[in-house]
Amino acid sequence: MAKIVVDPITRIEGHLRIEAQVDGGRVADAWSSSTMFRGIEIILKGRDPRDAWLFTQRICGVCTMVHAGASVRAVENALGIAVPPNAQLIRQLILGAQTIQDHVIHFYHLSALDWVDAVNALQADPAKTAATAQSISEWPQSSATYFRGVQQKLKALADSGQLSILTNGYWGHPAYRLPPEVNLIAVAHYLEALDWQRRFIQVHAILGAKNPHPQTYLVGGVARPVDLSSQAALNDHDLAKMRELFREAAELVNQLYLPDLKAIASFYPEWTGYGAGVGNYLAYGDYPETVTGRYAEEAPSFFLPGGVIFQRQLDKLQPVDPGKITEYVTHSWYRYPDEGHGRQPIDGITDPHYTGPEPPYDFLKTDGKYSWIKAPRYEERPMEVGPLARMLVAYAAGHQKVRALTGQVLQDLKLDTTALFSTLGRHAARCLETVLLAGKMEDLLDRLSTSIGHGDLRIHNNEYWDPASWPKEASGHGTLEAPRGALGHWIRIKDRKILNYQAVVPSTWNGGPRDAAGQRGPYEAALVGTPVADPERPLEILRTIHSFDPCMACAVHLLDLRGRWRHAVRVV
Ligand code: NFE
Ligand code: MG
Repeated sequence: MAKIVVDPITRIEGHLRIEAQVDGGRVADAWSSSTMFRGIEIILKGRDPRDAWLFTQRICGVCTMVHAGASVRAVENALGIAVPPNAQLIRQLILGAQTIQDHVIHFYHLSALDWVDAVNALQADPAKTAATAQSISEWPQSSATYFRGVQQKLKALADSGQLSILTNGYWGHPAYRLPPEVNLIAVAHYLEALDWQRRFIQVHAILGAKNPHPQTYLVGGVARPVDLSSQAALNDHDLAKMRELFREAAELVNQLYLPDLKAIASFYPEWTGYGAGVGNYLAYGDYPETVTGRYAEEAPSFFLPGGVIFQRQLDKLQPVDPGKITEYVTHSWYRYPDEGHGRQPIDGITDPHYTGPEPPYDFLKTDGKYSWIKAPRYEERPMEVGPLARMLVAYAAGHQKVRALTGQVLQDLKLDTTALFSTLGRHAARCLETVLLAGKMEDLLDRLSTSIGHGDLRIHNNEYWDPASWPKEASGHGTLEAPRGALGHWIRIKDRKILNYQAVVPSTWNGGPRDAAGQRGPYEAALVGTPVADPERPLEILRTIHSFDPCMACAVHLLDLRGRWRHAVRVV
């Protein structure tokens, strides 16, 4: 029996520590802890609700705009403000572009190296690599000369003794299973995708003035004027540029990401049997097809539907009700008057209360408080959120495109739907969602172009802009499907100021600790049963944790000067 500490988990955003009890070569129990505190919910108190999005957007530099999107929706919901169709479509385009870029970066840059032995790619035969690449995809850059060039670049890095972006991988680990040629394909595409993601996110500069953190959000709409024939507004030229970027994205997603996902997954079939976790899934849904201006009313038309699934029962999809959400702090470094119960976010409290241990220490005190993440629950149950939850909910709801795409990938890999409840299932679902959204962007663009073309140039509803017209007290919430999952912001407004503001965030759902009843959070539950071949190099733990695409900046949204951890894998 060994206790393994991985701290920090790298190739994620923020500070995550995993402690795992390993017994007989498998994880017997696990604890997820974020070692970073922030305080954005506290900073918001007393401010103008119209400014909240600017503060909440700084929660994260990875899912850069989602907290702005949820925030304006929350304030609009509280004050009953309707948003013009152009603004809604611009917001959807910004969110879709964020999600596509985020998922591709996650696959190639944050998680592929858990499966791909980059150094082993030096052993590949470039001619064989080209033949393999051409057999799985139409992607034009697949010649032996091209792969030889990539290999030479990699060799120059290895010969220099400085692996640069590839430093400190567990190269040569026995859990790596790909032939050298597939490793070389993946390394080549790591570099291709790195270049592509930089170009693609110009969409945010076009629609939102900059990336990260687009600046064109506004309560009631957006601050991006539209006029197809004006140089000073979103015009024909901008739409054409975006169309080109979306076409390029669809090519990359269909010709690189999807074939690479399938090729890599085919060498790791046993990973459809690990990492399932809690088996409960939640999605709020997003991308309204019918824009009425009031997001909460548009749920029936969501392109990605909302819903809740318990215990993997795809035939028992339930509607999602944000009123059934509570957050526990029994094992989190916060104080509640009564810690035996969860609190609804609308009445949520952020009262930081660090109870130790004082660094340096060997282990967290996991029978007490051990994380800066709260523990959200839906009907008292831990829920997984994210691309897998969204694809399962859409599948259960009978979404034809999702059913067709999922069926095709499962058939290609000779798997059935139960394979989705796994570490590999999370990767597959994320890829399917990217294919789906990449195919959706032109449609959103067409709708925007048609709307503007018909002469509707409205981008903002300033009817309620004067706070004197607001009720004395108001409350509301805004939900949004962020790349990592279901995101909710709750707001109470009193005397035109923020009385309380609470964010319940995707990585809070997935990365949270135990609750008062001792139920594990999704990361913790997913690790149980994961094999660990070498406790000194716990590559398998990274595989399952990375499959969730963790972001601690989002999860805690609340820096602790004490939290200066050295990189450590400790085995006791
Ligand atoms: Ni910081 Fe975020 C997303 C949000 S996840 S990345 O996607 O909200 O915790
Ligand atoms: Mg919160």
